[in-house]
Amino acid sequence: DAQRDTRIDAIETRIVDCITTRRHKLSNTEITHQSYVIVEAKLASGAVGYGEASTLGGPRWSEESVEAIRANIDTYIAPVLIGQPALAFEANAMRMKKAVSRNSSARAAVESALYDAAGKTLDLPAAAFLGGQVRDRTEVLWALASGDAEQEIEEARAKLAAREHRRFKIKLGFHSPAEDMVRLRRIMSAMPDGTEMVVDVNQGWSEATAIRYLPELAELGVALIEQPLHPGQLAATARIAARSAIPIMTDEAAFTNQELVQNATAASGSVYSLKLVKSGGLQELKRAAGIAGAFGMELYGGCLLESGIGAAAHMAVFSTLPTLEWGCEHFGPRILKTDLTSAGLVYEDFHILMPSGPGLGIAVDRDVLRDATRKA
Ligand code: MUC
Ligand code: MG
Repeated sequence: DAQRDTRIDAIETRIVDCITTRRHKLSNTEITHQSYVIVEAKLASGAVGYGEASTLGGPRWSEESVEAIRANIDTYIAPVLIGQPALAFEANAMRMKKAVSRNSSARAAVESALYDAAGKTLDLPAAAFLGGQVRDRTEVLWALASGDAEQEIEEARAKLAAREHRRFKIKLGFHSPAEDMVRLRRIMSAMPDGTEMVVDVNQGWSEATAIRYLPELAELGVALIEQPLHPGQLAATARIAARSAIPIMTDEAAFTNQELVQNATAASGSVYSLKLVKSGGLQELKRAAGIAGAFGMELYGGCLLESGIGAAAHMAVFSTLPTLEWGCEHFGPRILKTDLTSAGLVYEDFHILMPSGPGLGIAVDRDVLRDATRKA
């Protein structure tokens, strides 16, 4: 019947710019606002589903910019999906892959909107299409990334006191390694015993630098080292992983599942950061988790500072994974001055609760969305 008709009538896109609560610095870029492409999928049922493509500093963290993502969805992806049933998830993913190569963030945003819209049409959570929930919450880490140790200590203490976050990620690589070590030591000495710290170098180091600083990172009790070297330096990363007392996490080095297999066979890391921007869709993200797990890698729920829309799409998948050893880092909605959602994503006692309503289980704030939309 018409009310359950999941045929895709329209796929619409917009670019939004959201101001962050503070400057966020990575080894190779820094941001004061986050830019997203927001996708709305409109079905014959009348349901509207949302998806989000997140970027970080233009085409810098990855090769996709919001301008390119929007143009490629409008010009190449939307036309191959109009008229198709949203429920044909696999076939639609195949259509998108045939229409564009890579463009993983663009494909993931569209797929997310289709899961949301199909779920709303059938009154089912998106997770139901991915095997169903096996967890109702996951721990959520906070990233300290102003580069100023005293500010970062104050921020971490506030998160701890409010019982919002008790695990932290520290961005390295924009100062010299020696300066970063002083900063890291200062921050860690100010944290309660046992505070878990992840460091993300975002490709900022050479093998020699990593070798030199691994013992100090181990002595400080760092829990995880994320993407220390350039993604192309697989053998060098594997040599670091072999001599490191701390696990190495693969982030930018593995977007596709083929790249993940190459990393896993090279033994360049023992933890994998799962992100929609890399995998290119919800189903493919779930496959990535299976592949990493089969290679014996542990799983970490990565982010690219998504708003509540993108965070909810990740939760739809994360909630269905048999294992998620490292929890997640979807603090994005909290680093925006105003999130794009008004309900659905609940943070409670160091955790995110997995949304369970229809589709992505969130309510998009239409006023905020309109105000944040970039004028042509
Ligand atoms: C990254 O490389 O992990 C995610 C959290 C954060 O602070 O930066 C991003 C990207
Ligand atoms: Mg990273």
